[in-house]
Amino acid sequence: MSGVSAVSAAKAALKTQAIETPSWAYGNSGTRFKVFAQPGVPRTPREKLDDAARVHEHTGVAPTVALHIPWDAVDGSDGYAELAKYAEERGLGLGAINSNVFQDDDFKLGSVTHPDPAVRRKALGHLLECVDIMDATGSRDLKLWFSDGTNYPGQDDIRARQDRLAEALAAVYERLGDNQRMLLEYKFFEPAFYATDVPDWGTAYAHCLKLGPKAQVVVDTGHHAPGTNIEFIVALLLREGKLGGFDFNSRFYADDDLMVGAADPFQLFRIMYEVIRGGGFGPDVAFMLDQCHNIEAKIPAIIRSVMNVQEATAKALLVDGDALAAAQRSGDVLAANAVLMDAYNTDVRPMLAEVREEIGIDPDPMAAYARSGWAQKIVDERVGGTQAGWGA
Ligand code: LRH
Ligand code: MN
Ligand code: MN
Repeated sequence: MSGVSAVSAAKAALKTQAIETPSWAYGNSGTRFKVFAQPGVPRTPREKLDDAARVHEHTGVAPTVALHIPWDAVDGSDGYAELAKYAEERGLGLGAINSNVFQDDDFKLGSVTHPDPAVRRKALGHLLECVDIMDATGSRDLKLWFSDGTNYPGQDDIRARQDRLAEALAAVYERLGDNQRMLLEYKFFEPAFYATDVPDWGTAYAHCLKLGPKAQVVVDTGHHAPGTNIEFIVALLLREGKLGGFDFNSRFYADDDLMVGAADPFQLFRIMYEVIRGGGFGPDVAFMLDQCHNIEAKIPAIIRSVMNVQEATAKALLVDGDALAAAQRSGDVLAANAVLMDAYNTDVRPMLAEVREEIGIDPDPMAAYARSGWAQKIVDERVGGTQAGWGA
């Protein structure tokens, strides 16, 4: 493709991009040492949606918000349908429903893999309730992450825990509607320090493969050991039709949940290149953020994160596929690498500014948000009540 048509094709693709923001990123969060509360932080799921609407207004590509249950619990059986309506009135939709079987005292030794069947039943009950919520919100995806695991060798039977996990997943799978999916997330450690029950993509993939097409793997970019080649995992899962989505964030050390593209924008570019190369750039792969903004202002941090994903995507879209294939065919290692690096080293910010102007929004989302007065308005108006945060 020539330069001009490559740019216009990239711009057209960028206009179709959808990046889901997580409700919990709008609330307070911290480390286990301290939560630094910020003024103006939402007190309710509705206020989180009000903030998410600002992110969508200024970026144009963040139309859905993921919920985390019970952090975003609402009252009454109609509560979730009303929340979905509230979102719709603000130009938003509700996205993935994230289950939470990691904050109840009963789950100290595990949730769906716990040795006690009564605890397992309780955990499964929550997961099934999440599917009920999906019915009410119209959400497609149930995101499952299990903190289950053991801290000491011999603490529990590794193999039996896999059997229990498989049993619970099968029950959830059975309950899914025709247009619903379950996304199984893995993480190599934390809070379990010896053996996590879903520690890696291979375990998640094996369970999803057995379950069927509505079970897919979700890749949280912060959930790998240092040095892991995440784009390889992405390429492989896409090839197998098993990549359901991403939880995007950055890591320097472990599950840091920093802004995506902050620690390693080159890695994000390589991931987005494999997504595009593997035909995953579209609605079948959910592009979600899973971040915590502990010391920085939350809404601008989310806007910045969305922009970082856009920039990596734009660069990946600019890779000259024909030139790359030719260099690869002829075994020209340096030329092939140069094709990729040329795209990565392109300053795509002017192109993205044009994309924004063409869809009728300000070319500079950060400046537009700063000018909007929203940051001061929420500080002035959100007085009293309890701020939302982890567990709120
Ligand atoms: C686990 C995780 C998972 C949870 C979220 C809050 O580390 O990535 O996605 O739901 O954090
Ligand atoms: Mn995650
Ligand atoms: Mn995580």
